[in-house]
Amino acid sequence: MKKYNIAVVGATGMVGRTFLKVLEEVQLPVENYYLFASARSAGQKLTFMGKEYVVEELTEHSFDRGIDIALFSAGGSTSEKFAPIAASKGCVVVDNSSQWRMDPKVPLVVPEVNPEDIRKHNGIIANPNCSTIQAMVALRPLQLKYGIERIVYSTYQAVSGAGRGGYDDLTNGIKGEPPKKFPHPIFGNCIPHIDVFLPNGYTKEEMKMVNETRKILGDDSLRITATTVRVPVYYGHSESINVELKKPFELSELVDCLKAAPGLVVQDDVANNVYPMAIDAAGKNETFVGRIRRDESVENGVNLWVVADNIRKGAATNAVQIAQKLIDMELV
Ligand code: 25A
Ligand code: L14
Repeated sequence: MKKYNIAVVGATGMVGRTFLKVLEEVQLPVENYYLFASARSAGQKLTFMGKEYVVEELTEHSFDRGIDIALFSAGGSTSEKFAPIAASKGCVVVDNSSQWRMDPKVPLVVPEVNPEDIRKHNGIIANPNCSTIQAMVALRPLQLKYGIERIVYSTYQAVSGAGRGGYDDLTNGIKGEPPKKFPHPIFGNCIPHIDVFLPNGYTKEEMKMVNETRKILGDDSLRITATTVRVPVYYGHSESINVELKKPFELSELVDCLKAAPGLVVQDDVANNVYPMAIDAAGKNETFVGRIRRDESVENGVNLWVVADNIRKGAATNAVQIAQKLIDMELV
């Protein structure tokens, strides 16, 4: 059986460390792993697969040694510069930043949703935004069965989405210290502001959800609006999703359709207070859906509450699943 060389770029970061955990759990057929970060982490040792690895500084020559797949999570500017270099050396990059997602030559992939798009890659495959990924897992089965007319997203996003700095702002905020990463205290608060504001009054995070949803579901005319909010939760993004379907539905059939969907777990038993929650989704690879109920204010409307670990399914797990598909589909 063929064995692959895999690199992790940004290995010391919040997502990078989770890449390593997920890779330990899934055990891909690997010859060698290479761990890269910026100069400030070079020389740092990370224990991985029961072995000690030394983190190397990422340079233009890092991919000169037959690396087959590189999982990137080191921010947009690092991806902009280094992903094309890696691709030019025959490496397939699975990139977690927003840098390449809307590039028409770059597939934007959630493996349960549009795995076939992987085939169209030109050396770079983009991992969608965390909030988009979990929404796609829940919405694709409804799109296939009923068609989707319009989506209203409202998110409740964990501080870990903003990396180490966001995590520290919550921990230090509990102790009464002022924030460093966020523009306002996050402890005891909800901040309706994720990523930067755009001229249309939306945040970039909100427009990522709109544009990435259209690209992944393959429907440029889909009507979508979003409000994204930071909440004082460490791990796990929660989303209220209001959907207008094209066709009428029986609620029990719609629930069955979600129960049959890959990567999705229905947690919906309100009589026993069962619904998805961030504290339960944290550390899991699946996406969870509950509070499934008819929107009685429109025709063919349904409300969903969708939760997933933003660092796992929202980032590391999804990227490792793409790497797994690349190997299974013999595309690398
Ligand atoms: O805005 P940008 O540029 O797009 O960046 C977004 C940031 O969000 C994270 C990720 O931060 C990214 O840098 N991120 C990306 N996608 C995400 C997602 N889907 C996401 N977060 C959540 N969900 P991160 O801190 O998690 O990881 C950054 C990693 O990238 C390495 N890196 C940075 N520049 C690099 C580079 N690698 C190669 N070449 C470069 N030019 C970075 O390594 C890290 O692995 P590092 O050597 O720079 O340092 C990591 C160490 O430093 C500590 N640390 C991190 N942030 C801070 C910090 N210490 C103090 N203050 C900080 N603000 C960490 O503890 C770690 O040990
Ligand atoms: O585009 O801060 O993947 O919660 C993911 C984390 C954007 C910001 C992305 C956050 C980032 C988001």
